[in-house]
Amino acid sequence: MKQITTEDMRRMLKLYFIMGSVNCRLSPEETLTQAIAGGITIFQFREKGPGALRGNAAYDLARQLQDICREHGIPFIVNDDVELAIALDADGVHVGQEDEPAGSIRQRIGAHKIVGVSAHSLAEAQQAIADGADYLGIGPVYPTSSKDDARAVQGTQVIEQLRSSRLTIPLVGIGGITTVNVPAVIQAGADGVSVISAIAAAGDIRAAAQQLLQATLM
Ligand code: TZP
Ligand code: MG
Repeated sequence: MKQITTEDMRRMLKLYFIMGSVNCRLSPEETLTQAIAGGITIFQFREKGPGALRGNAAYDLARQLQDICREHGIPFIVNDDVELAIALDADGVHVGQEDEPAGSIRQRIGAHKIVGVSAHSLAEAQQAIADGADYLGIGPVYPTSSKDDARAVQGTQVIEQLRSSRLTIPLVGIGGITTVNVPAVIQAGADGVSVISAIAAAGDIRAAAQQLLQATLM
């Protein structure tokens, strides 16, 4: 596999779906299948929080979701767990500021894999870029109930600040994103949006993904 280009990364980030078993109303497999049918462009396995699967059960679910992604050509990213990503030969890893530094993750997973980093300020963004991140997740843009330890809501301000500081790295907004606020996030300078509940908890998952994707184009 060749190293991912910046423009490919931007395209991939358009509609970034994140979930684990605790986020899903239907089975995770069904949820992911419908989300892919609706047009998600990248997927992150994030098995976290109260009631999350562990050990072999988490591994088995990850493997099944990865198979679904592979079948449809959707990149499969693992949240936090570098060992799991390496064991599965996942397409990449996403880490937060409290996790293993991006530089060390890059060394362990190799130049051709995707490294994503959550950043909350210009300084964190610059550090992540220096460490070799391929993309940044910026948020929480709006209030979220999907992450217990989420930082303060920042609106679109940090995204705007990164772009006005001439940072061209691909980035997604995250946190409380719905079809209604997608355009504001894109207009602020994000390449795409990242969601958990707007897809995983939707009554019609496929339609929800379609509408979110549509909203990124407005
Ligand atoms: N990081 C910042 S906010 C968030 C994460 C993982 C949760 C996003 O979930 P939702 O349901 O799209 O608000
Ligand atoms: Mg993390």
